[in-house]
This record gives sequence, structure tokens and C-alpha cells, in this order.
Amino acid sequence: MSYWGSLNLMDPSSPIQIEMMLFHDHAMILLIGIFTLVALLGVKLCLNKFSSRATHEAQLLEIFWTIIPALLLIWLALPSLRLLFLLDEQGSNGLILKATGHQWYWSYEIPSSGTDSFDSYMVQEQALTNGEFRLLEVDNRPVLPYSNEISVLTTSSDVIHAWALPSMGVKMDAVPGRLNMMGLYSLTPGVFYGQCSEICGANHSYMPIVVEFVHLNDFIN
Ligand SMILES: [Cu+2]
Repeated sequence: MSYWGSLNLMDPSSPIQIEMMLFHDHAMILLIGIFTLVALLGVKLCLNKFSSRATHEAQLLEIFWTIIPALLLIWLALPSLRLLFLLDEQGSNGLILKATGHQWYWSYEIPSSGTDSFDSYMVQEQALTNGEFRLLEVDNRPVLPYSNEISVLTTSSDVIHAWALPSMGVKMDAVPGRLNMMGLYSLTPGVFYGQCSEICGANHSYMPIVVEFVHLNDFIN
């Protein structure tokens, strides 16, 4: 908790979010390396005599300072592409959560549970009880099984919203007249929080997302 918490990131709770955080570390290694090198060269440049005997027409030097950055970019691009394709990977066991954005609340449908669609409004500040999170709790939250591939379908009834659950590494626009799909997979049971992530009007900040993950048996019951 403390490490990711100090970076203002939530603990990862899905394989894809773990991959994303590892890629974040991978990219930071490169960034910090480049920044340090450029900073050191900048300092050295300020201190030198501005003569260029060793760098003038230095073909070998130019070959290296072209090839090394190119290799570094490949080193960054390949894991990035791998992650991009992993993100598109989706299971197909038919378990679907449909999230519809409204101004300003979410409504959910879980077709396989046999229940009707229900609305999910934010709990107002004065109605909160001890231990609940301000601006994050909702009155009705969808319950899903953990360790199961779930497909989330997002759409909207009015303007563009975005359904996001940071600890699961999912964020998808909810566009009116369109159905977007993404994979959702939780490694652990628990309650997970997110927020609408597309500026959608006056109460954009007041339509949080809460999903509860339980054991498959409890979900079936
Ligand atoms: Cu919204």
C-alpha cells in the first residue's frame, strides 16, 4: 500500500493493472536515466571551453548517439505494445456487467443474475456513516464474482461519460448510441472505487463508481 499509495496510485487488484504498474516502473527507469544523463551533460557543457575538436566530423560518435537512443526507444516500445495487446484480451464466459452513464449517476445491468437494471447514486455527505468515503459511496453497487473474467459494456443515455476502476486498470468511455466493451478481472474480493472520468457536466464529480467482488458461490446465491 505505502509504495503505490505514495505515488497516489491505488493498489493493483487485477493482472492487467499489475502489468501496467510494472510498465510504469520500466518507463521510469528509462526516463530517470535520460534525465540524469542530460542534466549531467548540461552541467558539463556549462563548464567546458566550447571547443569542438573531438566532436567535429566524428562519424563514430554520431553512429553511437543515433543507435543508442533508437535502441532505447525499441526497449520502451516493445513492452508498451505487449501491454496494449494484453489490454484488449477478453474472456468469454458470458458474464456481463452493463454500465450506462446518465447525468449524473450510473445504472447497471447484470443479465446473467436475472435481476432488473438498477440505478447507482452517490451517497450525500450528510447521509454518510462512520468509515464511509465522502464523494465515493453509492446507494446500490453491482456485485460480481472475483477470479472470473467479466465483460463490461459501457454506454450512455445523454452525454459522454467514462467508466473507470483504477485498481482494476479499466477505463472506458461511455458514448451515447454506442456500446464499448472491456475485460474486467479481479484477483481479490473486496469493494473497489472509481469515478466518472470524462467531464460530463455540472455533477461530473458526483457520480462515483463502486463495485463489490465476492466469491463465485456468494454471487450465485
Ligand atoms: Cu459522467
